[in-house]
Amino acid sequence: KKQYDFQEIEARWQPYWEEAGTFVVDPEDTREKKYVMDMFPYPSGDLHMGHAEAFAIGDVPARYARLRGCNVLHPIGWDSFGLPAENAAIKNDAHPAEWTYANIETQAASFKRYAISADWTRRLHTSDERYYRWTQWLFLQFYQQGLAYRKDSPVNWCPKDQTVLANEQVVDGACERCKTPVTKKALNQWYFKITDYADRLLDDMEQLKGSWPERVLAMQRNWIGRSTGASVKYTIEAAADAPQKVISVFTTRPDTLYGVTFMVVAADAELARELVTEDRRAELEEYRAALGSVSDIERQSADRERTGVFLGRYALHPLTGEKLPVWASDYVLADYGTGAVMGVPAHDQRDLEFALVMDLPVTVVVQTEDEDPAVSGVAAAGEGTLINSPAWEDLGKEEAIAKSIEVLGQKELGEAEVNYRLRDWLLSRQRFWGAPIPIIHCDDCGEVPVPEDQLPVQLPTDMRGEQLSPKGKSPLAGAEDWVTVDCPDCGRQGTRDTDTMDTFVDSSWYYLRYIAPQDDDAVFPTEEVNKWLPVDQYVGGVEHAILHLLYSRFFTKVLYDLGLVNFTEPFSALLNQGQVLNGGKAMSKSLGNGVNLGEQLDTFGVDAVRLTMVFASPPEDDVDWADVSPSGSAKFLARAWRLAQDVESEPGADPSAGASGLRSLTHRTIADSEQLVEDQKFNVVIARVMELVNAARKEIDAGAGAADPAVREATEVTAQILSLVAPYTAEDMWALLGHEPSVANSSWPAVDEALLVEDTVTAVVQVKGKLRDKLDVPADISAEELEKQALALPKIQKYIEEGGGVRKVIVREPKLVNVVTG
Ligand code: ANZ
Ligand code: ZN
Repeated sequence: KKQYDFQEIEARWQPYWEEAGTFVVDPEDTREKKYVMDMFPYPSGDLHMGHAEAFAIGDVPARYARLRGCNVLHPIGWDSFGLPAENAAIKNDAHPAEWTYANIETQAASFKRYAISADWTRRLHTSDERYYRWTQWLFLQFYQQGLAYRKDSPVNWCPKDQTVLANEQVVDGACERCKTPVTKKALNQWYFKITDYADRLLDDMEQLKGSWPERVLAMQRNWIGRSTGASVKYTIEAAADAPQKVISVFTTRPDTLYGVTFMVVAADAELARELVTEDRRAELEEYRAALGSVSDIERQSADRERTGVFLGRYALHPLTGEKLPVWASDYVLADYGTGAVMGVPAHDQRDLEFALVMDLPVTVVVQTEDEDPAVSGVAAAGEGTLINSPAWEDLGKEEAIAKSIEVLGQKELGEAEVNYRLRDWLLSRQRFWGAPIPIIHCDDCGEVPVPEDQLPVQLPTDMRGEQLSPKGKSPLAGAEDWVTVDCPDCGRQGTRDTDTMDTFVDSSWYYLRYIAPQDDDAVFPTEEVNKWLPVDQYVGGVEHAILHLLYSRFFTKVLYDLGLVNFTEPFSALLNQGQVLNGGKAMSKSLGNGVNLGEQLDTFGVDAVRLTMVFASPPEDDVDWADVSPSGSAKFLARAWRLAQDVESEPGADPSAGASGLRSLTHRTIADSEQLVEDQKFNVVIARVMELVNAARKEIDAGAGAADPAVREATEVTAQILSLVAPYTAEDMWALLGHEPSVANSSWPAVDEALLVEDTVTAVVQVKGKLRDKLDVPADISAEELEKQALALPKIQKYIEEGGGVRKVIVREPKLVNVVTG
């Protein structure tokens, strides 16, 4: 007989699926749709272990839905614009497209080898003109809605990459990519007005509860950061060299108004410069200069020393008229609320720390159990009733907040207000390898959108190497022929916008483009899109928990408002797979603990690697490659495959004539696996199939042997369930069993409910060979369980005691236990 040979099996089936179009969607198919999608890869080199895990896991729900008789869409594409291609091009004196498309071909070949059940006819790349033309088109729709605009603003600037960074690309004050400390720079930038959608992005999360991981929802909620409170107006007294001015602050605790003892404005806000008296200007400027490289998180952190500059001005308390000194400090952020706060040191920790350093008074206005904050250094944040607050004395917090807003409203000194942490989405990048922003600047007409029939605004194909290196402005600015263009409105000479779009724009709508990626006449066909979407199951890493998902949700809502789609959330369910570690740590070059996927595939075979990824842990947990055994997986696959080789009954043989024990295990395996797949416990499914394979082998060795139709049934079911993770082995088993390919399109095996009823048998319990008691147990009871139950019988315990304890127990499950005493 032949040996299990994964190389031979892989070579046989991969071309078959490709030629037969096994996973291509039939447009005429009217069965229930299921859209299963993996986060698309970035083409950095060949596939790695992380891809191998993510795509093995993502393939399970896709293949399962297919077996359940759904019309499954499972597409694949590439997120192919972005910095690494550009950096490689600069280094190798090439055009970014060369690196990008070479890597895509490498990855595509690996994905095919890896046998993901993708519809390759829908493949897309975001750097294709055919794609980015519509990214540009979408930008223009946003622009026409007033949702894309330009403003001058201080931006995070990476001095090394020479590019603007979004807030989320700044980690601990450094560039996420190159770790260089980030500085601020004023630039005219394009933004998407995502803040207009803050409430809907928050409220629509109700639809996602239960089908998205709770922690992802929490991260999004946090990121949007809706907080309710009030705005309060303060008059700043005129000074010798400055006029009177009214400023507003945002507070979540207007009830603490009588506890305000000072004001603080963000040192880096223009307001600070406006307010400062001349004698203190130099000090302020010095303080501001030192601020440049400190991140927002650091500025607000609890263990940062509180520093600041007195601005020489006083604000008047809106209710008491008391004079409050106005300071500038870094703990107040320029771009949150109004960039100014009312200092309530008794009840706000940062205000308290500031007050203690600057020797400012601390006035307690909420009676709590806490110690005196001025002594303890800990703000009294507990619940309590309001004191020292004439207009709302003795009220509890919530009533006092309501009352304070009412009082402020009557005096026109304030009103209820909602604030968001969410900022507009900075989308322009001063880099080359992205979709050019389709705007023309004209001295006479201003910003002019590129007319639709002139899309795409193509990237120059003749720029390479050094020409792409960043110079503080977009490399496109250096392409004079490209930049110079006639104004579409007046015909005079204008210039193209030289920024390109953040690659998150590309990935905010690709799930829509998969419906018709080759359509050059429309961004997507609305009717078809409404049929396929929302995506039923989205699978990808938790690193995209905030931005990519938030941006995609925003896009979907805008497209909904434009009447282009009829749903408001793009992804009905989300699965975050874990990471692949090695020795408990993420794989990295510096640790030298990287594992090469190609080598693993060569050594153990695709199926063994896939099976290992899925079997190692529940999908959302990390897999430690140091703890798993791909060779064990390969052995198991060989064992399963040999069953198919050994089966001697004919296809279609009536299984009811077969061994009933094996049959009920087979059907329980199917029934449980159904539930386990739906609960995303894919690893347990594998464990169950392993049991089934062992039981079938036992039946061959005993019973009616390989001719038992129950063995065929168990083997067929094994092939079908295994096809979720080990497609090559399963397909080959299916063929050995005499079926037409593909097992992937066969069916999910039907459960015979009658076989799920647990059979019971009567076991006899002997002591020293003499019958002493009987016991009803399930027919498939394990030896351990039967022994435990037998030894626990009161009669048996008595005999054991009399006999001087247990010397040995012989178990012949499920029918006999013999206890040897003495
Ligand atoms: C007085 C007060 C008293 C405050 C109190 C809190 C507790 P969230 O919940 O994050 O929205 N704040 C307002 N603008 C700020 C800025 N630009 N930079 C730093 N802090 C700012 O926080 C709102 C609270 O943070 C506001 O309420 C304000 O301090 C401060 F017992 O006002 B509070
Ligand atoms: Zn013009």
